[in-house]
Order: sequence, then structure tokens, then C-alpha cells
Amino acid sequence: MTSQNDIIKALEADLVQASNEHAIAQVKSKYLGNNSFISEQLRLLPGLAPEEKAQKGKELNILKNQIEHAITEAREQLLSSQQFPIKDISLPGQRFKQPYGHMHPASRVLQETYKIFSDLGFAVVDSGEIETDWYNFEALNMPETHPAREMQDTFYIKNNGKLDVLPRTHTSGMQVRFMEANKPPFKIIVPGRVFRNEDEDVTHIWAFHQIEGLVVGEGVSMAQLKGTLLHVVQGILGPEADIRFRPSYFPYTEPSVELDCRYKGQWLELGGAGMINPVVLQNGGIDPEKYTGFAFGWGAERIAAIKYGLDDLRELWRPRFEFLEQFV
Ligand code: FA5
Repeated sequence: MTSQNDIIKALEADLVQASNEHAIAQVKSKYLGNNSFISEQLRLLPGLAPEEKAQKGKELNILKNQIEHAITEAREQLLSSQQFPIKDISLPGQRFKQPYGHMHPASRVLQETYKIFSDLGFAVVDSGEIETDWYNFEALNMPETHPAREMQDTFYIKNNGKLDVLPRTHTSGMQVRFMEANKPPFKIIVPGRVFRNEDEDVTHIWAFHQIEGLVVGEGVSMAQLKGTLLHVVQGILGPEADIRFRPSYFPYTEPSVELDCRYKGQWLELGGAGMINPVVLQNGGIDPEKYTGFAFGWGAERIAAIKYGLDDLRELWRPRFEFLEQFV
């Protein structure tokens, strides 16, 4: 006959295997349910002699209590391990959800832009934020008295009493620097921060990012400029986006155009562009009889604003988390 000890041992072994509530309920039914040993024995009690009945009844009650106690303990243990789950460090990692940070929307657009240009074979070139007057202006066909210098309000740095060093006003200063150090053909983009001494408003901030593009080779054309810009703008904003050129003036490109972009039915100014002025190619040591090139420079914040529907560029660089959190 089954002893009480055997039953308790079997019960403990079953409870060790029971890893969830459903399994514990099955164990309970096995040991306390209608078909269990206890229930069977309790049903036999009325047929026993009074003394035996009292003794057997007492033993069965003790056993029943032990079983109930063991099951209750097992359930409590299970619940507490669910509240404080033991970490299995061999499992693959999980992606953190909010609020663990994410990429800034302007950086995200910059990364996308690098990727699209890289896929077209452009190299991404690094540059410095402090530039000399020569590369920022003179080499780009803007001598000291040239009125075009007023197109960009400049912060100057006093250098030995002279104002010939400045926080660059645009990334175009890299055009002649790069030409001097490299032989055509080449196609590059130069992303970076630029600075202008101007009042801020919804579309203007004093420190912003530009992406300069420079392509020089034999037979480089205006049509290639437009095709490249359309491809990249559509890569960032989607196939429904469009671009247009408006005649413009920059001393370092001829002809020069303003680049506008249409997105969700609205035209917005994105940057300037044009065919590189032969004077600039010459300043960079490149033969303008043999080579032609195009250049463009657009505002990274402007395209981020277009993409994310921002009506105030200033929001982008304010430390306001409620604003940034919408771009998870
Ligand atoms: C230039 O800076 C030229 N260097 C662009 C260029 C490059 C023309 C190569 C030809 C060949 P502009 O000053 O228009 O141009 O600035 C270009 C773009 O920078 C603007 O269209 C705009 O998108 C962005 N931008 C200009 N000023 C600000 C500002 N204060 N805040 C935010 N974005 C600005």
C-alpha cells in the first residue's frame, strides 16, 4: 500500500517539474482531486469500524494538509520568481524602448544623405569649421570689396590685428582646398557646421549645417547636376518630391541657380548650385579648358524641416525633450 511518505515524495518531485500555474493546478488535481488517493481513501471511511475510522481520518487529514501546504508554497515561489525574473544572460539582447534616447532628426537626415551620395560614388570629406578669408571668399571669386560678401553676414576672428580668419560662413571654402590637393575626376560631399551673424527666425539660425557638393571631370554638365540633386532629394523625401532651378547669382558658379524642392504641395528653398566658375577651377590648380564641374550647397536643417514638417528651425537645436521625443 502507498505510504504517506511515498505520496509526499512523489508530490515534491511533481512540483519541481511544474514551471507555471497551469502545471501546479494539474498537480493539485492529481493529489487532491476526485480521482486522487486522498479522495479515494476518504470515500472508504464510512465503511470502517469507529476506532479505525477516527485513526484513518486523522492520518488522511494530516496528509491532506501537508499536500495543500506544499502546493501553496510552490505557487508562492513561482509568483515571486515571476515578479523578479532571474535574468538568463545567455539569451540574445533586447532592444531598449523609450526613454533610452534616439538619433537627433537632423543627424538622421544627414546620415541618410551620406548614404545616398555614397551609393552614387561620392566620397564624404571632413573639413574644419575655422577658415581663412582666402578660401571662404577670395578664392571663390569674392575679393575684399566684392558686394557678394554681404550675402553672408560674417563673424570675424581678430588674428594679429587682421581679420583674415573666420568661422566659415559656408562649406564652399572646401572647394578650392580640395581642388588643390586632388586631381580630377572627383565627386565629393562636404557636410559641416557653418556660422552667420544674423538674426534668428523660423527659417534662419546662426549656426547651421550645410552639405557642399563638388564634382569635377571632363564633360560634367548642368543636366548631371539636376539629375543628381533630384535623385538625392527623392531618396530623402520619397518619389513624390520634385525640384526646380531658379536663376540666381553666386560669384563662384556660372550659371548659378537657386534649388527649390516641392514636398506635400509646397515649394521651399533648399540651397544654391551651379557650374563651377572657371576662375575658381584655376584658383584650385585645375585647367578650365579641359575640365568642367558643378557645385551645390544646401541646408541640412532645411531638409530636416521639410521632411518632418517643422515650422520653426530653431526648435531643432533647443534642448527641449518634449519636441525631440516625437522623432523616436
Ligand atoms: C550658400 O551658402 C552657397 N555657398 C551655396 C552654394 C554652394 C552655391 C555651391 C553655389 C555652389 P546660401 O547662403 O543661399 O548659399 O545658403 C545655402 C542654403 O543654406 C540655403 O538655401 C539654406 O537652405 C541654408 N541656410 C542659409 N542660411 C541659413 C540659416 N541662417 N539658417 C539655416 N539654414 C540656412
